Amino acid sequence: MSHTSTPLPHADGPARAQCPYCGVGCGLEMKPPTAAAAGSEALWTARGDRHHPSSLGQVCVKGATVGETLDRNRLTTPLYRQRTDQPFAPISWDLAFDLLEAQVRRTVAEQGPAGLAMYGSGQFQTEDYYVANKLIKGALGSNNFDANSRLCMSSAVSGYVRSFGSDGPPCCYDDLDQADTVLLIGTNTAECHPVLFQRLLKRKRKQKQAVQIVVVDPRATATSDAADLHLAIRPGTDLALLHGLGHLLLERGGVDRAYVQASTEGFDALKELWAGWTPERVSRFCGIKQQQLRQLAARWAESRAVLSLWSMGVNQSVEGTATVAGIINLHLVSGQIGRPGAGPFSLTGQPNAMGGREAGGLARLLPGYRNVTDAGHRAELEHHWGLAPGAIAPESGLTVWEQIEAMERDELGLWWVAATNPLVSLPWLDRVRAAVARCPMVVLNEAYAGTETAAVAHLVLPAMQWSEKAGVMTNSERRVTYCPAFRAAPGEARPDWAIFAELGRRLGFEEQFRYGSSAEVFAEFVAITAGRVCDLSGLSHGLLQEHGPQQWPFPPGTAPGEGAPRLYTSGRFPTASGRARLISEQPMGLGEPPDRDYPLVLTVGRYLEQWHTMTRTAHVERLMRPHPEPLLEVNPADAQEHGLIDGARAEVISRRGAVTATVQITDRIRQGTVFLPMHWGAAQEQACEANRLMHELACPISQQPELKAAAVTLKPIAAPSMRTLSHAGDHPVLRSESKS
Ligand SMILES: Nc1nc2c(c(=O)[nH]1)N[C@H]1C(S)=C(S)[C@@H](COP(=O)(O)OP(=O)(O)OC[C@H]3O[C@@H](n4cnc5c(=O)[nH]c(N)nc54)[C@H](O)[C@@H]3O)O[C@H]1N2
Ligand SMILES: Nc1nc2c(c(=O)[nH]1)N[C@H]1C(S)=C(S)[C@@H](COP(=O)(O)OP(=O)(O)OC[C@H]3O[C@@H](n4cnc5c(=O)[nH]c(N)nc54)[C@H](O)[C@@H]3O)O[C@H]1N2
Ligand code: SF4
Ligand SMILES: [Mo]
Repeated sequence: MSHTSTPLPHADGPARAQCPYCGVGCGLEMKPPTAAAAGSEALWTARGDRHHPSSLGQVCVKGATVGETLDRNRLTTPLYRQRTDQPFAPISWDLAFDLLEAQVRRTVAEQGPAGLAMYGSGQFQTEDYYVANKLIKGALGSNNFDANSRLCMSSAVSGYVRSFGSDGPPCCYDDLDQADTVLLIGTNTAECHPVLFQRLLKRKRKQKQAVQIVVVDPRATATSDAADLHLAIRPGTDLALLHGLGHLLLERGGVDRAYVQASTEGFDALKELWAGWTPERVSRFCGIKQQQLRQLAARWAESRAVLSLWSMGVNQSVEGTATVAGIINLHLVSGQIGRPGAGPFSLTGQPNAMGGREAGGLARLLPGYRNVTDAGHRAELEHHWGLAPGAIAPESGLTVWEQIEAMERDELGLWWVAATNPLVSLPWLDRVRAAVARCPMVVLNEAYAGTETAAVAHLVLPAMQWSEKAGVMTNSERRVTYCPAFRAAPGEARPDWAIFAELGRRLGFEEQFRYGSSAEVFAEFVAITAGRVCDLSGLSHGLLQEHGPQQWPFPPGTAPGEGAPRLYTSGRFPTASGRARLISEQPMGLGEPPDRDYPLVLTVGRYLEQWHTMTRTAHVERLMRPHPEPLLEVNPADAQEHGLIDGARAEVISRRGAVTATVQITDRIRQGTVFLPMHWGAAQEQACEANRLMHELACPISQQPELKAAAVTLKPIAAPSMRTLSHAGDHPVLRSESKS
């Protein structure tokens, strides 16, 4: 069986695909290497695809350099070891599948299907996601499939479902050209969704008054540098700010009574809640000036079209889902939704986190925005998959943190990780490491060698990545792009979906997993989305190849280019009553507030040039240059209080661990808050494992952990004296340190 569809003939021009980094999902044109000089690397080169409707030829520095990441440091064969203190040895695929199959059978016999768990990724293509879910939730009857979207978009998903009755971002990128106010809350769009931000800036530069930009972030960032108004609130106080804004909208007559009456429910309770959030109270709670809040309210009330964009500063919080509702409430009450330039718009992090949601890629979901706890939804999938009634378990599976806890109790016989690097990206890493060490078999599908998660695995399977396997991805504006296989994969690497399908066949589900290509997988998937909010049933690999990227909903008969740019334009919502729900919840504050012993809030985020755990971006010199090491951002007042010197090393200590980093004293971060980047895991030369410090407390509705805030304290690390330094050459401790 072939694992890829036929590579594009390069004679026809460059290969076109969606960029495999962020959720903007820009179109790239990839050109094959020209005859390389002897000894130099033959690299594919990327440039913006002017035909891609989401990006119109624009790219950022990561997209532009993706060609340099594809060949370096790749895994080429399956690797195995019985115990994690042994070295890996290469093995055949056949033996790898024998080992996997035996462990699945043993686990199911001893512990039942609940002893199996998989942890996947928004960097899967939709076909990978779909086959993984069919295998785990369908064939094996365990709902323990979760993905790194739990750390990322889960609060947005829960927020949309609670307010609108379904997941699905209602806006599109054209709204950036139509809005007259853009609220950027908890998002460093300039660094994390650069091409969207440039689109906004371009408009602003042309006509300064056409659009006002408001940023809510405890730090000054490249994003807030372009803002007309920056509200540097105390971390974790967004919901109070939003309620305070509602309070002022009521006062200023910023309510769209007709919309509220026709299209919402719950206004009376919300009015009462908002009444209590006076500007004085909000100003004290959030640590901002009343005047700033009033300015924002005036702007909102006077705007024809308000667009709110948000990402991790909102979602990664113990009240993430409530804050998402707080944003949506304001749009509903002021009628700022369902028309050009207006609406609440979550910026998706990963290139295909959207496709993951469509394909059922969280522990509570089934494909087509369905739910495992809904008997009707289970029956539809069991029928579609040719499985016996009752094959799918009726209860929600384990979220990734619950999977960690299950390993602590020796309840998992197999933990299968794919396309994510949890030994960098999960909170409380020391606890994660100890839990995973108890699991009898840890399997990892990975494209690159030597990741932090491979260090805790028994079996490592070499995965094909983007450019080597054909499949689709959906970006933040619901646009689906076909990504062809246009390069040969290294060694024996296989697509994730093909690995899952082969195991399915070996376990006796020949019929269910007899796929000849990813196009067949996609056809089977889209059929089950018919009639759902995320209706992709009119799409196929062929249509996407011929007509280019398309937005959903796209039922059969939709003309190419005619997928819906916006949802809910009629003011009707997929709830029982057809009305959207206004949700009234009081702010709770941070899961781990600062106190006397740990007086500062650590927040952890991203740099423009790095992608997550650096497996790809650390190999590109141009990307390493701007930030050769992670920096601890500290406000001058906090630096003085803790005796820190700019450029010297400091220890950051939380209840769970300590790390060291170089200090950058800057008034761009608010007093009481410090910042570290998330990127440098244990495998990096300048390792600074920020997530050793973070806690696991999560939003009770979305189960998304509060990866944006933990209480910490700081300690200077004394610089070695000149005398010590002059003897460093013979000093065993200093010598080993200087190597690391
Ligand atoms: N360059 C780059 N781009 C990326 C990625 C990458 O790794 N590198 N990853 C992609 C992914 S998966 C994601 S999810 C997105 C993330 O995109 P963003 O969410 O924009 O990125 P972060 O830096 O994680 O966090 C955004 C901001 O939240 C602020 N913040 C912290 N606490 C609070 C708070 O309590 N309230 C508010 N209002 N703000 C707060 C931080 O100071 C930070 O500036 O980026 C995507 N794009
Ligand atoms: N404190 C703190 N922690 C965070 C965050 C934060 O803001 N603060 N952000 C969170 C968020 S939003 C996210 S999305 C996560 C991201 O965290 P991770 O998902 O752990 O980060 P990545 O480095 O993107 O991991 C993806 C892995 O998949 C591999 N890979 C790439 N393509 C393929 C493929 O096709 N198949 C397979 N099998 N492997 C492939 C890559 O080499 C890489 O090792 O981190 C989360 N952790
Ligand atoms: S903005 Fe995002 S999708 Fe676009 S080129 Fe940059 S990383 Fe890729
Ligand atoms: Mo993310």
